[in-house]
Amino acid sequence: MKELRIENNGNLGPLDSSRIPRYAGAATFARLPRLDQVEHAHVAVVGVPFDSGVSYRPGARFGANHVREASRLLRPYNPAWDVSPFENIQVADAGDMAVNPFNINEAIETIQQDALDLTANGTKLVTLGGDHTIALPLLRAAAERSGGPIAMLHFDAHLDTWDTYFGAEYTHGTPFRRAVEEGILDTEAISHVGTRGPLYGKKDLDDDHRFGFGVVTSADVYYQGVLETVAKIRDRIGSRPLYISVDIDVLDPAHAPGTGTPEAGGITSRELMEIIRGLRGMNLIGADVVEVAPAYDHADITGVAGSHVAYELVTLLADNADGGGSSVPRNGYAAQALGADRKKQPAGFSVPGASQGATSDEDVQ
Ligand SMILES: [Mn+2]
Repeated sequence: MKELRIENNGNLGPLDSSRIPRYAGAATFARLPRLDQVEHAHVAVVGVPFDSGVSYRPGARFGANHVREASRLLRPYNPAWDVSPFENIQVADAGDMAVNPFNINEAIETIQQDALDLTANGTKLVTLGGDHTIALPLLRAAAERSGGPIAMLHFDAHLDTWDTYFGAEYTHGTPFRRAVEEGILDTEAISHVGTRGPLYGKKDLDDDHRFGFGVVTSADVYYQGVLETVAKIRDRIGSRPLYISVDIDVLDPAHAPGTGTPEAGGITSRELMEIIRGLRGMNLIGADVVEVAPAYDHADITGVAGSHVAYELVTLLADNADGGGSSVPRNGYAAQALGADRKKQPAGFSVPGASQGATSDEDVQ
């Protein structure tokens, strides 16, 4: 069957859904071309079907394809940014990495090498997991490409800075402790967002703090709102090279039931997407969306959330590539998220003392 695709600015876009129904054909992310169908991709969406590092419910090995299936309804224009990401840049689906499910160390090596291979010519990766173990090799590759330690935003219900499980160092609960130990994170600029749920003890938080992580809890997002959350993130990270790792369990189980270690009291998909939109202009170098486990999903709720979060991350990369990142926000939604419209917020919307945020164009890098 002939592939009828949208083409703009020399970029091969999604299948034309006005001529090929959205539900037809094999799924790629957002119905984009495969990597082998384009000359060079500015951004590649790649899957890592691996979940041998999970501590509770397995199944994230099926996450990438579930997100792809749920991404069929993504359309080419993102009005929240006034950006058409697939016109701005070439985005392609790189398929899945072939990782060993029986040997975690080998799997980590494969992911690191594949990520380095895929980024050899300047391609940036948005990776679909897979469990959170895969963030470690992805961070190693991103730091190597960046030439030094990188900033990281980690959206997750959990800290993922535990030491070992059953003596195992490489699991989905330990990647960021390993990353700090390896010196690949810029510990002046790393933060968790959306953290909640019971811990083993207060030592978990003490250790995490010692590693340098800032913590914006799920409750903080609720009490401060998106604007203050964004202001704090921008303040801490600035223009440093930034990697974003999204564990879909950062969302409340109402918004993402299909995941392995659900915790009540999470943020909404709206809040997560608005926070990402608030990062406009920040120096994103790579991202992942992990821990989507379709066996526990209902009506594709989690797959849809994952696909939209990945789309927002691709949009941020596309906006930066277009030079949009260095410009003043072009659109009402984004301007609000950056705090430019804060004065117009009704009284009581922002918490008192919210003064360190980006309140003028000069503050927006
Ligand atoms: Mn996690």
